[in-house]
Amino acid sequence: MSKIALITGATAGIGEACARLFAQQNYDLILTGRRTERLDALAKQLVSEFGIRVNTLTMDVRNKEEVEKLESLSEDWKKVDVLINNAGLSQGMDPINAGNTTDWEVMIDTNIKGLLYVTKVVSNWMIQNGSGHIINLGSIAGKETYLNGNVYCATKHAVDSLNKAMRIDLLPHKIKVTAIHPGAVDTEFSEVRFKGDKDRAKKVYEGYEPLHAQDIAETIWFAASRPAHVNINDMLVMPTAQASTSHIFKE
Ligand code: NDP
Ligand code: 8X3
Repeated sequence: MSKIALITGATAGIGEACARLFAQQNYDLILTGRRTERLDALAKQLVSEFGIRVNTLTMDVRNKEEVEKLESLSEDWKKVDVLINNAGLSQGMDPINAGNTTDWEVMIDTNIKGLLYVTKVVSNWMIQNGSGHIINLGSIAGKETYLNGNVYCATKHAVDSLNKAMRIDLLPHKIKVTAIHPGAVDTEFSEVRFKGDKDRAKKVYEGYEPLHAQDIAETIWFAASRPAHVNINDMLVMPTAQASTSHIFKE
C-alpha cells in the first residue's frame, strides 16, 4: 500500500511543490488549504499524472472546528505517514508601535494555533499507527529577528520551540519530528505579506537568486526519506546569496 502524506497549505508555493514531489514518489495525498478551486485543480492533475489517490479538504487552520473535520476521514486515510505543517503566512511589516493588531492575530492564529490544532489531530493518528513523521515549516525568522519582522519572527520562534517540544513528547511513540527553516523563497509569501502589492513583493527577490519552492520541497523529501533510525531535527536552508535575514548580497 502507498504511504500517505498530509500537507497543509497545498494551494501555493512550498506546499504545492511538496504535493508534486511526494506524488512523484508515489505517496497518496491529503491536501488542505482555503482555496478549494486550487486544491481541486491540483488534485486532478496529480491523479492523472501520477495515478495516486488524493483527498482534498478545504479548511482554514485557524478554525478549530474545521480542522477537527479531519476526523471525518475514513480510517484508511488516517494512516498518515508524513504530516507537513506548511500553512503559514506573514501580514504587514511595521514597527511594533504601529503594528496592525488584526495582522498580528492572523499570524499568531495561523502559524502557531493552526499548526497546533492540526498536529493534535494527526499526532493522535500517528500514535495509533505506531509511527509517523511531522515536518514543521519554520523559517530563518524563527532563528533571528529583523527590523519590523517582530510578530512574524515571534510566531516562527514559536514553531522552532514547538518543534523541539514535539520531538520530546512524541519520542516514546516513535514519531519523527523535523523543522525545515528556509531563508527567502520566491513564492506568494511576499505578495501575501504586502497584501497584494506585487511590485513591492517582487523587489524582495530582485538582484540575487532566492530559493525556489522546489528547493525546499526537495529538502523536505530528504528529511522524509531518511532510514527509520535517522531523524533530522532541524535544518536551516538559505539562498547562497543570503547569510542572514539582514545580509543579502545583491548584484
Ligand atoms: P505561499 O503564500 O506561497 O503559500 C502559503 C500556503 O499557506 C498557501 O497554500 C495558503 O493556502 C496556506 N495558508 C495560509 N493561511 C492559511 C490558513 N489560515 N488556513 C489554511 N491554509 C493557509 O507561501 P510559502 O509557500 O512561502 O509558505 C509556506 C510556509 O513556509 C509558511 O509557513 C511560511 O511561513 C514558510 N516560509 C516561507 C518562506 C519564504 O520566504 N517564502 C521562508 C521561510 C518560511 P490558502 O491561501 O489557499 O489557504
Ligand atoms: C520568510 C523569510 O526572512 O521574510 O519566513 O522572514 S523572511
